[in-house]
Amino acid sequence: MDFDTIIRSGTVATESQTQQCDVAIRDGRIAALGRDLGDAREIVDASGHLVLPGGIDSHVHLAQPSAPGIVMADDFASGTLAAAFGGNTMVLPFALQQKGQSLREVVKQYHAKADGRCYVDVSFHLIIADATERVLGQELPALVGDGYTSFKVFMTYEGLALSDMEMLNVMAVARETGALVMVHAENYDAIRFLTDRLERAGKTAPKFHATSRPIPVEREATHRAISLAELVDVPIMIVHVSNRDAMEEIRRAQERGLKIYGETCPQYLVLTEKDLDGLNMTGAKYVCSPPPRDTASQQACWEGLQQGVFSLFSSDHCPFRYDDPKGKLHPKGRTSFRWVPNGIPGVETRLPILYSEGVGKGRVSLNEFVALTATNHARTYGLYPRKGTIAVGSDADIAIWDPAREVTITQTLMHGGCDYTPYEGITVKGWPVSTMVRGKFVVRDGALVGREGAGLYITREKSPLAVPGGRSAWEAT
Ligand code: DUC
Ligand code: ZN
Ligand code: ZN
Repeated sequence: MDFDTIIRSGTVATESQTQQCDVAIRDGRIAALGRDLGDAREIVDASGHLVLPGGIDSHVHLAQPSAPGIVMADDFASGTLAAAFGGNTMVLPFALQQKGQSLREVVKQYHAKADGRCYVDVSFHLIIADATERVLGQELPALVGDGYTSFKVFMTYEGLALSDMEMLNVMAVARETGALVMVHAENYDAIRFLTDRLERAGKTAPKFHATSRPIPVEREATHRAISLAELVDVPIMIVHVSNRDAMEEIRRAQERGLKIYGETCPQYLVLTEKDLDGLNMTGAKYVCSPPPRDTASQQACWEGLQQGVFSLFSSDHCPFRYDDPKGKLHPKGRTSFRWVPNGIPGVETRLPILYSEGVGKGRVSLNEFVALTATNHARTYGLYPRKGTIAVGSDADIAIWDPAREVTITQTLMHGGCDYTPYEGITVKGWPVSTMVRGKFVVRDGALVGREGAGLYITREKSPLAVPGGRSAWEAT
């Protein structure tokens, strides 16, 4: 036998090409592309289907602690299962440092949660919440050397927000070590100020979550993060961008030659602030940060994707159950939006939403879809060309799509641990029917055939996008 598997007669698309061809797989890798490739133990008929690189969702949260009494709806098993059903072959969750914790200890803890539990491949970003001398001087450089080559910093949230000085210090370490910094850009003091005023006025319903974090809060922080990165001369990724002002800040920086990258998410394309204004507490289902905005902001996010300002389309999957005192209906959350757990599920619906709303409606090409959902994630986070493409030598991480299948998204179709989907009732055309990780099906024709633990932890290289572009402000003279 020449190969283990041949996927035959599908339409194969990468970031740069679409062609009718067969894909031959041996030992978990793509071994040949073309026609009449030879024999295989198994022939998979993909006629009438798209054969795409499996999605890489480089922004998901799994088994991450938040406030006391709150439990995230997905652990590594349920979250990666949902990912597989959504056409993904890899996800990048966060290993969250809490104040006082050793980063090395944090990484160990997350490996204990993930190892042997995953259905698709995983790799961790770090979240730096305590930028101590030991973290900056010893732990971070060592962890970057060990393949933890990206970390997120927050400009808001109690216990997470870094001061400008701390941001600068983390950025300087990223520059020295070649890591990529991801930034959550919202102004902490502005949010606290607005939240206090709203609460004093009795405006505590979930919809006021959006009022407490209006566009200037995000615009200012985006501008500041870019300015700090410019001083240090370090590339950064601004994550979950929700509106035109922040998008234009990134565009301007890019036009000035700075290596500033952007990411947006499904919630900013298909949800609006109005979704937070549901009966009773139902608006809590849409509480995420930054909040969904309005249709003009949706249009701006589409433009960001179309014009290359955003190179990544991720889910920011951060699920909390709705009808659950450990989730959105936590007793404290009922007293004010301030305490509603922040985040929404989306790892299973990210790809169908962009495919249907983007490719199906002529907003992005199929090749752009592949880049935005897989290839750019691999390149940005040190996984390319092993992951994120269909090429000889790459891992056989493949999603087979039925481009004609119409599905109305509803919770009963979902496979994760959450009890609702914020995309309930949205009809999409185009659906991933089979997902294969390193040559083995995890989902086949809509049925689970993979097993917990088959997904592996993948150690990453440094990002080629993290190479500094010029000179830092202190070296420039
Ligand atoms: N930021 C995220 O990236 N995810 C969930 C909550 C948040 O603020
Ligand atoms: Zn964030
Ligand atoms: Zn997130």
